[in-house]
Amino acid sequence: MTNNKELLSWVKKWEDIFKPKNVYWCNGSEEENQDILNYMVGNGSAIKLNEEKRPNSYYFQTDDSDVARVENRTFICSPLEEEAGPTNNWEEPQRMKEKMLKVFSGAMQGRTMYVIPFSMGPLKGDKSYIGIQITDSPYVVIHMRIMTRMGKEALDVLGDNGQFVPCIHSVGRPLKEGEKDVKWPCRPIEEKYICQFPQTKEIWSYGSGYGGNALLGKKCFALRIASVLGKEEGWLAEHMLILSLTNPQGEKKYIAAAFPSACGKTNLAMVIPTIQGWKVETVGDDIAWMRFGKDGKLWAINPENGFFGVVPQTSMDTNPNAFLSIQKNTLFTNVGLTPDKDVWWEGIGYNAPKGTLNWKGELYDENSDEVCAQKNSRFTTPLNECPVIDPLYNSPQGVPISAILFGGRRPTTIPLVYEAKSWNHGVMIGSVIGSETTAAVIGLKQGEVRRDPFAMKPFCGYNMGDYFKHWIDMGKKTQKENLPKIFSVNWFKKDENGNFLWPGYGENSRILAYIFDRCNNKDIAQDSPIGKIPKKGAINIEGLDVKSEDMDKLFEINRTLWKEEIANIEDFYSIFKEHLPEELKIELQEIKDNINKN
Ligand code: SAT
Ligand code: MN
Repeated sequence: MTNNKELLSWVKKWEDIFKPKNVYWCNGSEEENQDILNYMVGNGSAIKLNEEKRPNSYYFQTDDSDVARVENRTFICSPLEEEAGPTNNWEEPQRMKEKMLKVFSGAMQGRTMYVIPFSMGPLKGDKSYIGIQITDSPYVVIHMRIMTRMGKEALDVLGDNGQFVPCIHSVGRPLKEGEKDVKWPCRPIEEKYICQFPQTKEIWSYGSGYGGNALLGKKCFALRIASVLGKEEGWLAEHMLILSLTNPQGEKKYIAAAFPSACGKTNLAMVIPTIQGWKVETVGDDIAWMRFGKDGKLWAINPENGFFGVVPQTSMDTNPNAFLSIQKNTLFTNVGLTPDKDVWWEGIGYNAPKGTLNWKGELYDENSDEVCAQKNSRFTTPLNECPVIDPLYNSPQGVPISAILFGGRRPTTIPLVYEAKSWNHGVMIGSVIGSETTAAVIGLKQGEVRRDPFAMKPFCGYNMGDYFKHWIDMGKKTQKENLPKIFSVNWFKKDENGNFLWPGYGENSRILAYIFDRCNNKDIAQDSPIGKIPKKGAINIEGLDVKSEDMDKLFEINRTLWKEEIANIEDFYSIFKEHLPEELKIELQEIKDNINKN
């Protein structure tokens, strides 16, 4: 097992608090995995899917209250509220620990306490970190095995004296002697807690078994805690996909991209280019850890080992590479279940077989308003199931990043693509990304922009204003020519009639190709008041059914709308008070002056 004294005494301490029936150290082996899956099938909390149709795949249903991350129950527990900043929920660490220790006490009675050693990032990589998660959820164990490098090897890397990020998790449902377990043990929403302690780099999670609430290596560690580590140590932990792009001449470049949720991050990470001779491969679809190498370039790793993707609308049409990644060795949560024990969801590309059950286990009626697969239903599958996984996805050094993209859903104002004039200007672009609300979002005026800076609003472990400053400072760590170029992209611009101007999906490769060529400093960009936009004809639209006047609209910079945009950004910036870096004010003022010039 381990001789790491700190780890052993820490596990003992939590055993005394949780009072589990027994303690099990996970080794990550296939045999252990099968044992846990068999146990879950045996107690009715998992269903083995049809071996012919979905080899080695399993199906799970959660409780109604446990279907997504709970942002209002997520806390950054730093000594001062100001350290958590205006975009986070805050609680004083000691107060929170007292509160949680009450509910943690005896919380694992009648259950097994699993100890999960895991590595975020390739094993032994100098950019990787070891975490240890304690949990009473077997569901979490088998998911952590896919999403991280989990088990004995991670423990070996830790060694006798290594440091780890301690992650504590309980679903909060102790079992009395002889009591029958429920299918999905958890607490009601208002009793859930997802807590990060940035100063001591601890994670405490209670009452949820699902996704980012419970797989603590993901958002809690690899983003909230890692963002703090990055600030302290001079690197970046980002909510970004990483892809590689190869041109017809065989030259390859890596791109990282941040988008708020529901903007097609997984689709872009695995996109199939429509333009001849270009190739995209995937390094990751959710998180990037980036630091400058000795060569001065920015190197990125994907700290995860799997995909935890939204299922509905995944098909051979929308995202063939994601669809092919989930044919086998995959765990499905909250999708539909067919009578022959396969899975089904809205947008899979064919009708639900008669007798399909919805995510609640009820008979699915395609004429009713109720969905079959829950909107946030997920697949969990290893990275190496992806047919276009990049050969360097597991490289400890990572991959060199040539460009960083920021995007959102913006029906107006923001052009299809534009390039920052400088690093600081790029930081400004990242700091104000967001999506425009539609009538579907309750309580918000239609057309209002919800800002989600760097797509990190729910994931930054400290004051977002200081995080902006950290990005500014990162730009001073290397020579200008080594900095990645920064771009804004917007696939979602609409015309006066509300129709999308750009076809999106595979056609986005045309924009990637433009970005690729810009990274080689090809003379295809021109200045505009807001940054560099493509020269006329610089985007390859051969074979595409987009009118030239629509191309003009995609790049139109409407001064009235931009004045509104700037006023809106000024409002948004005001929440950061003295934490807003001077550099961003200067960048915004420059755009403002340009827009106000006639
Ligand atoms: O549940 S997760 O946080 O892992 C996924 C998401 O909400 O982005
Ligand atoms: Mn995400």
